[in-house]
Amino acid sequence: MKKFLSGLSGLFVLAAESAHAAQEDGAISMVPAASALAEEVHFFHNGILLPIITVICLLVLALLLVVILRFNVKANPEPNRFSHNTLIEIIWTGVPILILLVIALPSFELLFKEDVTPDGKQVAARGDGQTVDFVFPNDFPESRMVARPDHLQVIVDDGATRTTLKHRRDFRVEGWGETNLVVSLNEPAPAGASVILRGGRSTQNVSSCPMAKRYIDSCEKEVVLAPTMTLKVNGYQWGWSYSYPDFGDFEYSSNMLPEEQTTPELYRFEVDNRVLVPVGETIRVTTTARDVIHSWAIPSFAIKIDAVPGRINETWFRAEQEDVYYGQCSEICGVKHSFMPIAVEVVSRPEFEAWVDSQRALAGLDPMFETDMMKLAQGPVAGAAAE
Ligand SMILES: [Cu+2]
Repeated sequence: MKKFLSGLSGLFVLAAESAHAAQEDGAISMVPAASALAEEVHFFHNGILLPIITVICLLVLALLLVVILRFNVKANPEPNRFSHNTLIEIIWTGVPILILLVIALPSFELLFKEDVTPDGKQVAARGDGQTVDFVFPNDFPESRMVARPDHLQVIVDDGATRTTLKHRRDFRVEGWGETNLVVSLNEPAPAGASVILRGGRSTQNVSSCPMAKRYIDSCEKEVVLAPTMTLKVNGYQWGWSYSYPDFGDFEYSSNMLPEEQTTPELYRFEVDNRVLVPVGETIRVTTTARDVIHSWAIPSFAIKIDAVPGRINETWFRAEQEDVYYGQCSEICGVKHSFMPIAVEVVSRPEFEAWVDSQRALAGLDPMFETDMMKLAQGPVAGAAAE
């Protein structure tokens, strides 16, 4: 009961929970979000949908009680005979329309964000203590051009501190929506400091912004950069195969670990070969399937995308913390549908590169990165290794 109550209160907690990936036994709230987009999705559920549905349920319950108590035969032997009331009909048509709009608009926005893979890019220049004008090549397709302050971030990094400048207070911009944006700093960038211009239409709230504020769109935004890699996911009865086209297209299969090889908590979540991705980078995911329709779903990233034979679907995610995140096939696909889990291990860039080289070695390819053997020696690289 205590667990149930704590779970119930968890449902209404609007603050971002600390991200941890393990599935908590007995919990009824969502698996903690591990990406900014997943946080927004969770807030939409916990902060908008749940309160609305709770109020509606209580209202209906109250109306039922009023009817039962006040309008039974004993309390009200002589019933009214009217059959229409225009005002009441307008209210009970209009209010649900408003409620549906409140639900629909933000959910369309979330669907759009999940659907459109970010294409942001950044350029960097070095300050010399005098220059104030820096150019951002705004060479996106017309519908994706940087066209307002929200789409552009100007960061000055002097090696010790990284400062995000404020539009108008610290810099002005000329040429919104044109091929070259000229960013003029109010003060020249210090000699030796990097001036980083980051632009793109896909933005997300910075992680320091409180959840409730995020929703009313008054948060500072950060531009989400274009994917640094593509992960190709191929579903089959009953497992997944993954390939990495940007790193030599090595491919491996990922199957559920049998009960005796894992813990009770991770049984049906843990796999022999995990997916590895670098932390803090945009990952493009494409899905397809070999036999029947499957669905690649990771709740911590708010991803659920069908894997359909003969067709390629695309989505993306950006994991904000190193950890292991679990999911399962979410499109019923046959007798062993519930035995095809997904495990994504988010690691640092160096760890990821070392793992890529180890996978390339298994595929008979030369290493791609200069792997620092000292760093490698400090700990296990990754739980995953191809057969
Ligand atoms: Cu499946």
